[in-house]
Amino acid sequence: MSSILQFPDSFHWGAATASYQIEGAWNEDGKGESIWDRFSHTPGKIIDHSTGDVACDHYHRWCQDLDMMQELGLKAYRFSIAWTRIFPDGRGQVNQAGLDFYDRLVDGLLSRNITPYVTLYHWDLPQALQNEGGWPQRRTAEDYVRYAETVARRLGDRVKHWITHNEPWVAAFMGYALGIHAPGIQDFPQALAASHHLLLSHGWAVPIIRQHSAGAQVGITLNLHDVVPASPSHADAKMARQLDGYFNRMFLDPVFGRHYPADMLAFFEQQYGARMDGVQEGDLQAIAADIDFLGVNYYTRQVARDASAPGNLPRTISTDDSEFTEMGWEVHPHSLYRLLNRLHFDYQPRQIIITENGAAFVDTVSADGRIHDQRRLAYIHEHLKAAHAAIQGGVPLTGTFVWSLMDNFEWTYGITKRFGVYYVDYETQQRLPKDSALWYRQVIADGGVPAA
Ligand code: IFM
Repeated sequence: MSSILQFPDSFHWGAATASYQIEGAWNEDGKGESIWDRFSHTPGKIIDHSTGDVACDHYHRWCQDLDMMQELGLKAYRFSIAWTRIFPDGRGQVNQAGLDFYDRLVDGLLSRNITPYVTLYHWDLPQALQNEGGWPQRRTAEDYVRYAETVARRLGDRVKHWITHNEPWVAAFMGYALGIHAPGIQDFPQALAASHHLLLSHGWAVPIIRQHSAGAQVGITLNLHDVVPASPSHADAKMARQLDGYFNRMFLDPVFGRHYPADMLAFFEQQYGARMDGVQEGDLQAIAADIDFLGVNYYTRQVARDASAPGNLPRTISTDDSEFTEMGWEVHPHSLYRLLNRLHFDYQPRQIIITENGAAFVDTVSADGRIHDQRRLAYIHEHLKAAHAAIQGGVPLTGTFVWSLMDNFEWTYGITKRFGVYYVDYETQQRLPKDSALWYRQVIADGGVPAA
Protein backbone atom coordinates (compact mmCIF):
# COMPACT_ATOMS: atom_id res chain seq x y z
CA MET A 1 0.00 0.00 0.00
CA SER A 2 1.28 3.43 -0.95
CA SER A 3 2.25 5.87 1.80
CA ILE A 4 0.47 9.19 2.24
CA LEU A 5 2.03 12.55 1.48
CA GLN A 6 0.68 14.41 4.47
CA PHE A 7 -0.46 18.05 4.19
CA PRO A 8 -0.54 20.42 7.17
CA ASP A 9 -3.46 19.80 9.56
CA SER A 10 -4.80 23.29 8.97
CA PHE A 11 -4.83 22.83 5.18
CA HIS A 12 -8.09 23.96 3.57
CA TRP A 13 -9.38 21.18 1.33
CA GLY A 14 -12.02 22.75 -0.84
CA ALA A 15 -14.11 22.79 -3.96
CA ALA A 16 -15.18 25.83 -5.98
CA THR A 17 -18.08 27.07 -8.09
CA ALA A 18 -19.33 30.42 -9.43
CA SER A 19 -22.75 32.03 -9.34
CA TYR A 20 -23.57 32.20 -13.05
CA GLN A 21 -22.24 28.71 -13.67
CA ILE A 22 -24.46 26.92 -11.15
CA GLU A 23 -27.28 29.05 -9.74
CA GLY A 24 -29.85 29.39 -12.51
CA ALA A 25 -32.91 31.42 -11.35
CA TRP A 26 -31.57 34.15 -13.60
CA ASN A 27 -34.53 36.47 -13.09
CA GLU A 28 -36.01 35.34 -9.78
CA ASP A 29 -36.55 37.13 -6.49
CA GLY A 30 -35.64 40.52 -7.87
CA LYS A 31 -32.38 39.56 -9.58
CA GLY A 32 -31.32 41.91 -12.37
CA GLU A 33 -29.83 41.04 -15.75
CA SER A 34 -26.07 40.47 -15.91
CA ILE A 35 -23.78 40.69 -18.93
CA TRP A 36 -23.71 36.89 -18.99
CA ASP A 37 -27.51 36.70 -19.09
CA ARG A 38 -27.44 39.09 -22.04
CA PHE A 39 -24.53 37.33 -23.74
CA SER A 40 -25.90 33.79 -23.40
CA HIS A 41 -29.30 34.96 -24.65
CA THR A 42 -27.64 36.36 -27.77
CA PRO A 43 -27.78 33.76 -30.59
CA GLY A 44 -24.42 32.40 -31.66
CA LYS A 45 -22.45 33.17 -28.53
CA ILE A 46 -22.64 29.80 -26.74
CA ILE A 47 -21.64 26.77 -28.75
CA ASP A 48 -24.48 24.48 -27.66
CA HIS A 49 -27.01 27.34 -27.38
CA SER A 50 -27.39 26.64 -23.67
CA THR A 51 -27.67 29.42 -21.10
CA GLY A 52 -27.22 29.86 -17.37
CA ASP A 53 -30.98 30.38 -16.93
CA VAL A 54 -31.25 27.10 -15.03
CA ALA A 55 -27.67 25.77 -14.99
CA CYS A 56 -27.45 23.39 -11.98
CA ASP A 57 -30.53 24.97 -10.39
CA HIS A 58 -28.41 25.52 -7.30
CA TYR A 59 -30.52 28.53 -6.31
CA HIS A 60 -33.31 26.08 -5.48
CA ARG A 61 -31.22 23.05 -4.59
CA TRP A 62 -28.61 24.74 -2.40
CA CYS A 63 -29.61 22.76 0.67
CA GLN A 64 -29.06 19.36 -0.99
CA ASP A 65 -25.86 20.72 -2.48
CA LEU A 66 -24.63 21.62 1.00
CA ASP A 67 -25.39 18.07 2.14
CA MET A 68 -23.39 16.81 -0.82
CA MET A 69 -20.43 18.97 0.25
CA GLN A 70 -20.68 17.57 3.72
CA GLU A 71 -20.75 14.05 2.32
CA LEU A 72 -17.56 14.90 0.46
CA GLY A 73 -15.98 16.02 3.71
CA LEU A 74 -15.13 19.48 2.37
CA LYS A 75 -13.34 21.78 4.78
CA ALA A 76 -13.94 24.84 2.60
CA TYR A 77 -16.27 25.89 -0.20
CA ARG A 78 -15.59 28.73 -2.60
CA PHE A 79 -18.60 30.31 -4.29
CA SER A 80 -19.30 33.68 -5.84
CA ILE A 81 -22.01 36.23 -5.25
CA ALA A 82 -24.13 37.44 -8.16
CA TRP A 83 -23.89 41.24 -8.01
CA THR A 84 -27.28 41.47 -9.74
CA ARG A 85 -28.99 39.62 -6.90
CA ILE A 86 -27.79 42.32 -4.52
CA PHE A 87 -28.10 45.37 -6.78
CA PRO A 88 -30.27 44.45 -9.78
CA ASP A 89 -29.11 47.59 -11.58
CA GLY A 90 -25.59 47.57 -10.24
CA ARG A 91 -26.16 50.36 -7.75
CA GLY A 92 -29.02 52.02 -5.89
CA GLN A 93 -31.65 50.04 -4.05
CA VAL A 94 -30.48 46.83 -2.33
CA ASN A 95 -32.46 43.68 -3.09
CA GLN A 96 -32.83 42.05 0.33
CA ALA A 97 -33.95 38.72 -1.13
CA GLY A 98 -30.56 38.39 -2.81
CA LEU A 99 -28.66 39.02 0.40
CA ASP A 100 -30.96 36.60 2.21
CA PHE A 101 -30.06 33.82 -0.21
CA TYR A 102 -26.34 34.11 0.49
CA ASP A 103 -27.01 34.56 4.18
CA ARG A 104 -28.76 31.19 4.28
CA LEU A 105 -25.98 29.61 2.25
CA VAL A 106 -23.30 30.88 4.63
CA ASP A 107 -25.21 29.68 7.70
CA GLY A 108 -25.75 26.33 6.02
CA LEU A 109 -22.03 25.98 5.38
CA LEU A 110 -21.04 26.97 8.88
CA SER A 111 -23.53 24.59 10.45
CA ARG A 112 -21.79 21.82 8.46
CA ASN A 113 -18.33 23.00 9.52
CA ILE A 114 -17.41 24.12 6.02
CA THR A 115 -15.49 27.39 5.77
CA PRO A 116 -17.00 29.78 3.22
CA TYR A 117 -14.67 31.49 0.75
CA VAL A 118 -16.63 34.25 -0.96
CA THR A 119 -15.66 35.57 -4.38
CA LEU A 120 -17.26 38.95 -4.93
CA TYR A 121 -16.87 39.10 -8.68
CA HIS A 122 -16.80 36.13 -11.02
CA TRP A 123 -17.61 37.97 -14.28
CA ASP A 124 -21.37 38.59 -13.97
CA LEU A 125 -21.40 42.38 -14.16
CA PRO A 126 -24.84 44.02 -14.00
CA GLN A 127 -25.97 44.72 -17.57
CA ALA A 128 -27.15 48.14 -16.42
CA LEU A 129 -23.52 49.07 -15.68
CA GLN A 130 -22.36 47.68 -19.00
CA ASN A 131 -24.96 49.91 -20.66
CA GLU A 132 -22.96 52.81 -19.20
CA GLY A 133 -19.69 51.38 -20.49
CA GLY A 134 -18.86 48.67 -17.93
CA TRP A 135 -15.36 48.04 -16.61
CA PRO A 136 -13.62 50.47 -18.97
CA GLN A 137 -15.42 53.16 -16.93
CA ARG A 138 -13.90 54.25 -13.62
CA ARG A 139 -17.37 54.60 -12.18
CA THR A 140 -17.85 50.83 -12.32
CA ALA A 141 -14.99 50.45 -9.84
CA GLU A 142 -16.78 52.86 -7.51
CA ASP A 143 -20.03 50.89 -7.86
CA TYR A 144 -18.16 47.66 -7.17
CA VAL A 145 -16.84 49.04 -3.89
CA ARG A 146 -20.36 49.90 -2.71
CA TYR A 147 -21.51 46.43 -3.69
CA ALA A 148 -18.56 44.82 -1.87
CA GLU A 149 -19.26 46.91 1.20
CA THR A 150 -22.94 45.92 1.21
CA VAL A 151 -22.09 42.23 1.06
CA ALA A 152 -19.32 42.52 3.67
CA ARG A 153 -21.66 44.35 6.05
CA ARG A 154 -24.21 41.56 5.81
CA LEU A 155 -21.95 38.49 5.77
CA GLY A 156 -18.75 39.81 7.33
CA ASP A 157 -19.55 38.59 10.83
CA ARG A 158 -19.45 34.99 9.54
CA VAL A 159 -17.43 35.05 6.30
CA LYS A 160 -13.72 35.43 7.04
CA HIS A 161 -12.22 34.61 3.64
CA TRP A 162 -12.83 37.02 0.79
CA ILE A 163 -11.70 37.04 -2.82
CA THR A 164 -12.27 40.37 -4.48
CA HIS A 165 -12.04 39.19 -8.08
CA ASN A 166 -11.77 36.01 -10.05
CA GLU A 167 -9.33 36.10 -12.97
CA PRO A 168 -9.38 39.77 -13.96
CA TRP A 169 -7.32 38.84 -17.03
CA VAL A 170 -10.29 36.88 -18.36
CA ALA A 171 -12.81 39.58 -17.46
CA ALA A 172 -10.72 42.27 -19.15
CA PHE A 173 -9.15 40.56 -22.17
CA MET A 174 -11.62 37.80 -23.05
CA GLY A 175 -14.49 40.23 -22.44
CA TYR A 176 -13.24 43.49 -23.91
CA ALA A 177 -10.33 42.65 -26.26
CA LEU A 178 -10.99 39.23 -27.74
CA GLY A 179 -14.78 39.45 -27.46
CA ILE A 180 -15.10 35.75 -26.67
CA HIS A 181 -16.71 36.37 -23.28
CA ALA A 182 -19.39 38.82 -22.20
CA PRO A 183 -19.79 41.64 -23.02
CA GLY A 184 -18.25 40.51 -26.33
CA ILE A 185 -16.25 43.63 -27.16
CA GLN A 186 -13.13 43.61 -29.35
CA ASP A 187 -11.17 46.66 -28.41
CA PHE A 188 -7.75 46.59 -26.75
CA PRO A 189 -7.88 50.13 -25.35
CA GLN A 190 -11.11 49.20 -23.56
CA ALA A 191 -9.53 46.01 -22.27
CA LEU A 192 -6.62 47.91 -20.75
CA ALA A 193 -8.98 50.36 -19.08
CA ALA A 194 -11.10 47.46 -17.82
CA SER A 195 -8.03 45.75 -16.47
CA HIS A 196 -7.01 48.87 -14.55
CA HIS A 197 -10.46 49.43 -13.09
CA LEU A 198 -10.84 45.81 -12.06
CA LEU A 199 -7.58 46.04 -10.13
CA LEU A 200 -8.44 49.45 -8.76
CA SER A 201 -11.75 48.17 -7.45
CA HIS A 202 -9.86 45.31 -5.81
CA GLY A 203 -7.47 47.69 -4.07
CA TRP A 204 -10.25 50.01 -2.93
CA ALA A 205 -12.35 47.13 -1.60
CA VAL A 206 -9.66 45.42 0.50
CA PRO A 207 -9.70 47.84 3.47
CA ILE A 208 -13.48 48.19 3.29
CA ILE A 209 -14.01 44.45 3.50
CA ARG A 210 -11.65 44.29 6.48
CA GLN A 211 -13.58 47.10 8.13
CA HIS A 212 -16.80 45.06 8.05
CA SER A 213 -15.32 41.62 8.60
CA ALA A 214 -13.09 41.64 11.64
CA GLY A 215 -10.06 39.41 11.32
CA ALA A 216 -10.89 38.58 7.69
CA GLN A 217 -8.38 37.29 5.20
CA VAL A 218 -8.70 39.09 1.90
CA GLY A 219 -7.08 38.23 -1.41
CA ILE A 220 -7.49 38.21 -5.19
CA THR A 221 -7.54 35.26 -7.56
CA LEU A 222 -5.48 35.39 -10.75
CA ASN A 223 -5.30 32.86 -13.56
CA LEU A 224 -1.59 32.26 -13.82
CA HIS A 225 0.61 30.23 -16.11
CA ASP A 226 4.07 28.79 -16.09
CA VAL A 227 5.36 30.09 -19.41
CA VAL A 228 8.26 28.27 -21.02
CA PRO A 229 9.96 28.97 -24.36
CA ALA A 230 9.56 26.23 -26.98
CA SER A 231 13.30 26.31 -27.73
CA PRO A 232 16.42 27.99 -26.40
CA SER A 233 16.26 30.54 -29.25
CA HIS A 234 16.31 34.22 -28.43
CA ALA A 235 13.05 34.73 -30.34
CA ASP A 236 11.20 32.09 -28.31
CA ALA A 237 12.60 33.42 -25.05
CA LYS A 238 11.36 36.89 -26.02
CA MET A 239 7.94 35.48 -26.80
CA ALA A 240 7.82 33.68 -23.47
CA ARG A 241 8.66 36.90 -21.69
CA GLN A 242 5.86 38.66 -23.55
CA LEU A 243 3.33 35.98 -22.77
CA ASP A 244 4.40 36.00 -19.13
CA GLY A 245 3.81 39.73 -19.15
CA TYR A 246 0.40 39.41 -20.75
CA PHE A 247 -1.00 36.70 -18.44
CA ASN A 248 1.01 37.09 -15.27
CA ARG A 249 3.00 40.30 -14.75
CA MET A 250 0.25 42.70 -15.93
CA PHE A 251 -1.64 41.65 -12.79
CA LEU A 252 0.98 40.39 -10.35
CA ASP A 253 3.24 43.42 -10.66
CA PRO A 254 0.67 46.09 -9.74
CA VAL A 255 -0.95 43.92 -7.04
CA PHE A 256 2.47 43.49 -5.42
CA GLY A 257 3.36 47.16 -5.65
CA ARG A 258 5.52 47.22 -8.78
CA HIS A 259 3.44 49.33 -11.16
CA TYR A 260 2.44 47.98 -14.57
CA PRO A 261 5.31 46.29 -16.42
CA ALA A 262 6.88 48.84 -18.77
CA ASP A 263 7.62 46.27 -21.48
CA MET A 264 3.92 45.31 -21.64
CA LEU A 265 2.69 48.89 -21.74
CA ALA A 266 5.04 49.46 -24.69
CA PHE A 267 3.84 46.23 -26.32
CA PHE A 268 0.16 47.16 -26.10
CA GLU A 269 0.84 50.59 -27.46
CA GLN A 270 2.95 49.36 -30.38
CA GLN A 271 0.73 46.43 -31.34
CA TYR A 272 -2.72 47.78 -30.63
CA GLY A 273 -2.37 51.50 -30.12
CA ALA A 274 -3.72 50.85 -26.61
CA ARG A 275 -2.45 53.02 -23.77
CA MET A 276 -3.00 52.62 -20.06
CA ASP A 277 -3.98 56.25 -19.73
CA GLY A 278 -6.71 56.08 -17.10
CA VAL A 279 -4.26 55.74 -14.22
CA GLN A 280 -4.71 58.54 -11.73
CA GLU A 281 -2.59 59.65 -8.83
CA GLY A 282 -2.88 57.20 -5.94
CA ASP A 283 -4.28 54.35 -8.06
CA LEU A 284 -1.13 52.26 -7.95
CA GLN A 285 -0.87 52.62 -4.19
CA ALA A 286 -4.51 51.53 -3.87
CA ILE A 287 -3.99 48.48 -6.10
CA ALA A 288 -0.99 47.48 -3.99
CA ALA A 289 -3.21 47.10 -0.90
CA ASP A 290 -1.72 44.61 1.50
CA ILE A 291 -3.40 41.24 0.90
CA ASP A 292 -3.49 38.14 3.10
CA PHE A 293 -3.28 35.63 0.28
CA LEU A 294 -2.87 35.28 -3.43
CA GLY A 295 -5.44 33.00 -5.06
CA VAL A 296 -4.02 31.00 -7.96
CA ASN A 297 -6.11 29.33 -10.61
CA TYR A 298 -3.87 26.86 -12.37
CA TYR A 299 -4.85 24.55 -15.21
CA THR A 300 -2.05 24.38 -17.74
CA ARG A 301 1.30 25.76 -18.85
CA GLN A 302 2.03 27.84 -21.90
CA VAL A 303 4.79 26.90 -24.30
CA ALA A 304 5.74 30.03 -26.20
CA ARG A 305 7.00 30.04 -29.77
CA ASP A 306 7.75 33.02 -31.90
CA ALA A 307 5.15 32.37 -34.56
CA SER A 308 3.28 35.61 -34.46
CA ALA A 309 2.64 37.79 -37.42
CA PRO A 310 2.77 41.51 -36.64
CA GLY A 311 -0.28 42.43 -34.63
CA ASN A 312 -0.93 38.94 -33.31
CA LEU A 313 -0.62 37.96 -29.71
CA PRO A 314 2.07 35.38 -29.03
CA ARG A 315 0.99 31.92 -30.09
CA THR A 316 1.63 28.87 -28.01
CA ILE A 317 2.43 25.31 -28.86
CA SER A 318 2.76 22.17 -26.83
CA THR A 319 4.97 19.20 -27.34
CA ASP A 320 3.81 16.11 -29.24
CA ASP A 321 3.74 13.70 -26.32
CA SER A 322 1.61 15.98 -24.14
CA GLU A 323 -1.75 14.88 -22.75
CA PHE A 324 -4.61 17.33 -23.27
CA THR A 325 -7.93 17.81 -21.52
CA GLU A 326 -11.23 18.37 -23.34
CA MET A 327 -10.47 22.10 -23.24
CA GLY A 328 -7.36 21.43 -25.30
CA TRP A 329 -5.23 22.32 -22.29
CA GLU A 330 -1.99 20.47 -21.74
CA VAL A 331 -1.77 18.43 -18.53
CA HIS A 332 1.45 19.58 -16.87
CA PRO A 333 1.52 19.25 -13.09
CA HIS A 334 5.20 20.10 -12.77
CA SER A 335 4.35 23.58 -14.00
CA LEU A 336 2.16 24.06 -10.94
CA TYR A 337 5.21 23.31 -8.81
CA ARG A 338 7.29 25.76 -10.85
CA LEU A 339 4.60 28.45 -10.73
CA LEU A 340 4.11 28.20 -6.96
CA ASN A 341 7.84 28.52 -6.40
CA ARG A 342 8.14 31.41 -8.80
CA LEU A 343 5.34 33.28 -7.04
CA HIS A 344 6.89 32.61 -3.66
CA PHE A 345 10.34 33.80 -4.68
CA ASP A 346 9.40 36.68 -6.99
CA TYR A 347 6.41 38.18 -5.14
CA GLN A 348 6.41 36.70 -1.64
CA PRO A 349 2.67 36.61 -0.95
CA ARG A 350 2.00 35.85 2.71
CA GLN A 351 -0.06 32.84 1.70
CA ILE A 352 -0.93 31.19 -1.56
CA ILE A 353 -4.19 29.34 -2.07
CA ILE A 354 -4.94 27.29 -5.17
CA THR A 355 -8.44 28.63 -5.70
CA GLU A 356 -9.04 26.46 -8.80
CA ASN A 357 -7.46 23.37 -10.27
CA GLY A 358 -9.20 20.65 -12.21
CA ALA A 359 -9.93 19.26 -15.64
CA ALA A 360 -12.68 18.70 -18.18
CA PHE A 361 -12.90 15.21 -19.60
CA VAL A 362 -15.69 13.30 -21.29
CA ASP A 363 -17.72 11.52 -18.62
CA THR A 364 -20.11 8.65 -19.11
CA VAL A 365 -22.32 6.90 -16.63
CA SER A 366 -21.26 3.25 -16.80
CA ALA A 367 -23.50 0.21 -16.60
CA ASP A 368 -22.69 -0.01 -12.88
CA GLY A 369 -24.19 3.47 -12.47
CA ARG A 370 -20.82 5.03 -11.72
CA ILE A 371 -18.62 7.53 -13.50
CA HIS A 372 -15.10 6.17 -13.74
CA ASP A 373 -13.27 9.43 -14.41
CA GLN A 374 -9.81 8.02 -14.03
CA ARG A 375 -8.13 10.80 -16.02
CA ARG A 376 -9.62 13.56 -13.84
CA LEU A 377 -8.68 11.64 -10.72
CA ALA A 378 -5.10 11.28 -12.00
CA TYR A 379 -4.99 14.96 -12.95
CA ILE A 380 -6.02 16.05 -9.46
CA HIS A 381 -3.70 13.51 -7.85
CA GLU A 382 -0.64 14.66 -9.80
CA HIS A 383 -1.35 18.32 -9.11
CA LEU A 384 -1.76 17.65 -5.40
CA LYS A 385 1.58 15.87 -5.42
CA ALA A 386 3.12 18.95 -7.03
CA ALA A 387 1.45 21.15 -4.41
CA HIS A 388 2.80 18.94 -1.67
CA ALA A 389 6.34 19.20 -3.07
CA ALA A 390 5.99 22.99 -3.15
CA ILE A 391 4.96 23.05 0.51
CA GLN A 392 7.90 20.83 1.39
CA GLY A 393 10.15 23.37 -0.30
CA GLY A 394 8.78 26.22 1.81
CA VAL A 395 5.96 27.66 -0.32
CA PRO A 396 3.25 29.00 2.06
CA LEU A 397 0.40 27.12 0.37
CA THR A 398 -2.54 26.91 2.77
CA GLY A 399 -5.39 25.44 0.75
CA THR A 400 -6.62 24.06 -2.53
CA PHE A 401 -10.00 24.09 -4.27
CA VAL A 402 -10.88 21.59 -6.91
CA TRP A 403 -12.65 23.06 -9.93
CA SER A 404 -15.35 22.21 -9.77
CA LEU A 405 -17.66 20.77 -7.14
CA MET A 406 -20.08 19.75 -9.89
CA ASP A 407 -20.41 19.97 -13.66
CA ASN A 408 -21.70 23.37 -14.66
CA PHE A 409 -22.17 25.99 -17.35
CA GLU A 410 -18.71 26.41 -18.86
CA TRP A 411 -19.19 29.89 -20.36
CA THR A 412 -19.01 29.86 -24.17
CA TYR A 413 -18.79 26.07 -24.12
CA GLY A 414 -22.18 25.86 -22.44
CA ILE A 415 -22.74 22.49 -20.79
CA THR A 416 -20.47 20.61 -23.21
CA LYS A 417 -17.47 20.56 -20.85
CA ARG A 418 -17.65 18.75 -17.55
CA PHE A 419 -15.25 19.85 -14.81
CA GLY A 420 -17.13 18.52 -11.77
CA VAL A 421 -16.14 15.84 -9.32
CA TYR A 422 -19.90 15.40 -9.13
CA TYR A 423 -21.71 14.58 -12.35
CA VAL A 424 -24.82 16.61 -13.12
CA ASP A 425 -27.62 15.08 -15.15
CA TYR A 426 -29.08 18.26 -16.62
CA GLU A 427 -32.38 16.57 -17.46
CA THR A 428 -33.14 15.51 -13.90
CA GLN A 429 -30.67 17.73 -12.00
CA GLN A 430 -29.48 14.62 -10.22
CA ARG A 431 -25.91 14.81 -8.89
CA LEU A 432 -23.75 11.68 -8.85
CA PRO A 433 -20.30 11.38 -7.30
CA LYS A 434 -17.68 10.53 -9.90
CA ASP A 435 -14.77 8.30 -8.86
CA SER A 436 -12.73 11.48 -8.43
CA ALA A 437 -15.16 12.67 -5.74
CA LEU A 438 -14.94 9.38 -3.86
CA TRP A 439 -11.16 9.55 -4.12
CA TYR A 440 -11.04 13.20 -3.02
CA ARG A 441 -13.21 12.37 -0.02
CA GLN A 442 -10.57 9.86 1.07
CA VAL A 443 -7.80 12.42 0.49
CA ILE A 444 -9.58 14.90 2.72
CA ALA A 445 -10.17 12.25 5.37
CA ASP A 446 -6.48 11.26 5.27
CA GLY A 447 -5.25 14.85 5.10
CA GLY A 448 -2.99 13.88 2.23
CA VAL A 449 -2.55 12.08 -1.08
CA PRO A 450 -1.09 8.68 -1.88
CA ALA A 451 2.61 9.03 -2.72
CA ALA A 452 2.27 6.82 -5.80
O1 IFM B 1 -15.04 27.51 -15.41
C1 IFM B 1 -13.94 28.35 -15.31
C2 IFM B 1 -14.05 29.25 -14.11
O2 IFM B 1 -15.19 30.01 -14.16
C3 IFM B 1 -12.86 30.18 -14.06
N1 IFM B 1 -11.62 29.47 -14.20
C4 IFM B 1 -11.50 28.51 -15.22
C5 IFM B 1 -12.66 27.54 -15.20
C6 IFM B 1 -12.52 26.51 -16.31
O3 IFM B 1 -12.50 27.12 -17.56
